[in-house]
Amino acid sequence: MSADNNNPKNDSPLDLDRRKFLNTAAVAGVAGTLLTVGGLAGCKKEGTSTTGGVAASATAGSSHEVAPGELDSYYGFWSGGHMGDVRVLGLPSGREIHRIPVFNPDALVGWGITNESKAIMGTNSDGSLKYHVADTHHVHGSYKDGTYDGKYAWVNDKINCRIARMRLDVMDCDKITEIPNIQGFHGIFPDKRDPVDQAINYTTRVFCGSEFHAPLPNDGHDMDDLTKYRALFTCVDAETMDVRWQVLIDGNCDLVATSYDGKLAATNQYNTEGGVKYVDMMNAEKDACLFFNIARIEQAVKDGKFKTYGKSKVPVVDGTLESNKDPKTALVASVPVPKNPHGVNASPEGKYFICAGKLSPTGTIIDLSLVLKWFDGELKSIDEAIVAEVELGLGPLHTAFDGRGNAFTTLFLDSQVVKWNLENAIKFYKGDKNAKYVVDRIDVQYQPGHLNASMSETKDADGKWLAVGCKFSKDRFLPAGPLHPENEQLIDISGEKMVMVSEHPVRPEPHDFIIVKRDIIKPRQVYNLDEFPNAVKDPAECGVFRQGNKVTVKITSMAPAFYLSDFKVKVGDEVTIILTNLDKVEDLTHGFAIEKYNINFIVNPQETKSVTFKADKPGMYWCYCSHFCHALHLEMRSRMLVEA
Ligand code: RUQ
Ligand code: CUA
Ligand code: CA
Repeated sequence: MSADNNNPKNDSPLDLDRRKFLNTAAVAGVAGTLLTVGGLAGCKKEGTSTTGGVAASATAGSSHEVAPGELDSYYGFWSGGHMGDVRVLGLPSGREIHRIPVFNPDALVGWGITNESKAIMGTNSDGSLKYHVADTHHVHGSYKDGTYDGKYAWVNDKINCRIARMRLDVMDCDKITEIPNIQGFHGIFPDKRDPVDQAINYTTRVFCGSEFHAPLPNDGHDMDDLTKYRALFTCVDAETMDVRWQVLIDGNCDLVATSYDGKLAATNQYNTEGGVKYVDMMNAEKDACLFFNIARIEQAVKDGKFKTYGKSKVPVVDGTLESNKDPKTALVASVPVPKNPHGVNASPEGKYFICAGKLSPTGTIIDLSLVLKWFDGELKSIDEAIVAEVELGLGPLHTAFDGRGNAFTTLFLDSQVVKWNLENAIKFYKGDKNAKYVVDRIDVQYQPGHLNASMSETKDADGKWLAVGCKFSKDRFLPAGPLHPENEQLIDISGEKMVMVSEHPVRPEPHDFIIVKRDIIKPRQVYNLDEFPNAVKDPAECGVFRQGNKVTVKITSMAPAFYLSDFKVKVGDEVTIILTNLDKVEDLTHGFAIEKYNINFIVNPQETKSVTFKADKPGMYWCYCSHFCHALHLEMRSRMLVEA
């Protein structure tokens, strides 16, 4: 390594001090501090750059300021971590526009309260929610021709191994699938195209990596016999959201990447050792990046070469190293990567996957055409697919791209982002010690996890903005008690040097995110009545309909009144209220809250929702509009009598 050649020194003394402090503290805790997820982008104007690594004279190509009344030029889709939601931001302002509730209940929308949302979230036989907690990490959008098509986004729940799809036309979650046989579901990535059917060139599958290995089958018999612990790589159908197939592997999965030709998917592995304690997961100098040959796997499934496990009917093919030694028939290739790598990312020109070393200060560039050659039996060793392994800094985690040949990698321990040139890194690795691959470094505040650039993992990467999710904000914001916010920072990457432009505190913790050009997303602002099979299309259809002690109450809303303005049920009834909002005007959302009955939800224009509850408390209860809709919003009410 030629450290001099590849480490621009442009830090102020203050920044150096800060970094030294951070390095000492962070290194002391490195083994114990599991490097979790990264996050969101920010919006406060930062006058002069106090944030090291940037020459004051650096010129920003575009202003990050969005004046009142102006619209942002990008959408950001940010995972919400423990909150189980997805946040929608405008960028570069960093303003939060919307939250899409996904895995956890949401009190504004009534997500987890209404029957429709419960059906998507999953319930027990008594109608209660199956899960109340979630841990969203990674958000990715659907693709067509190698770029976002604005149709769907997906997000994972690490705790309960669920994958959710969001419709981007209405920004609602419409399907959730629980993946069988796995634990610690972490990485996801959609297909960028499907090569099997040339007529189809949009996302047809989403690939999912399970981080934790667990007994297979997991039936309560095994804790100590680690040979029973297995991890699986999973393929979910993008349209039906059914699980198509799984691959049994050695070691674990982590993050996931897909190629632009639809032939390969990959997952990085940090626990090839199969350890269950962190010390055991750090034994090997090299772990791996596994490559899956999609066409061969789908053929093996078609040919019936699979097993099933436990109650699951999902076909599981054998991707273990022992069974895949012959490249010409192998379903899986294992590329050795140093040490506990984190993150695998596909460069926008389609040639390379980048793995970051985490416990090794290196980035590894893997050439996809060489991986395909290995599968054709044309390489002596899979190691030949590695075209560079270069030093980047301490604790490299995730990589983004500018579409001009440069990569940006977060350095968790250094609290920096390093900008590096891929072709120069390859030259340097081949022996050209004059090839200067590190272009720039910038300090971030502090300990960055994820980062992403505008349109980064598409063929339209435009190299304008880079958002960095810093895990620790330390001294950056007013103290607000023991729980610190995380710090989302925004960097202008349009020039040679990176320029820090803004930062924003964020409630923990966003993990991953994507930044999409605004004209790709085409949201509707009014629903279509016909989308709801139970819609009450006319006030004339309203009323109380009884079948034994099951009662259906059909209600419509139109500002400033509910129709029915009152209704009666009997104590002990199981009541289902169906409410259609007949207002057609954009932004005319109503709420429906029932005193003492634990019910509140909103209905957007032309939307229908329903709730079911037991009328167990006799009395008169106001049902009121809980969403400010009209000058007569307070007057917008109905009454429910629960007759004794
Ligand atoms: S992981 S800090 Cu959940 Cu995305 Cu890398
Ligand atoms: Cu309707 Cu407020
Ligand atoms: Ca390891």
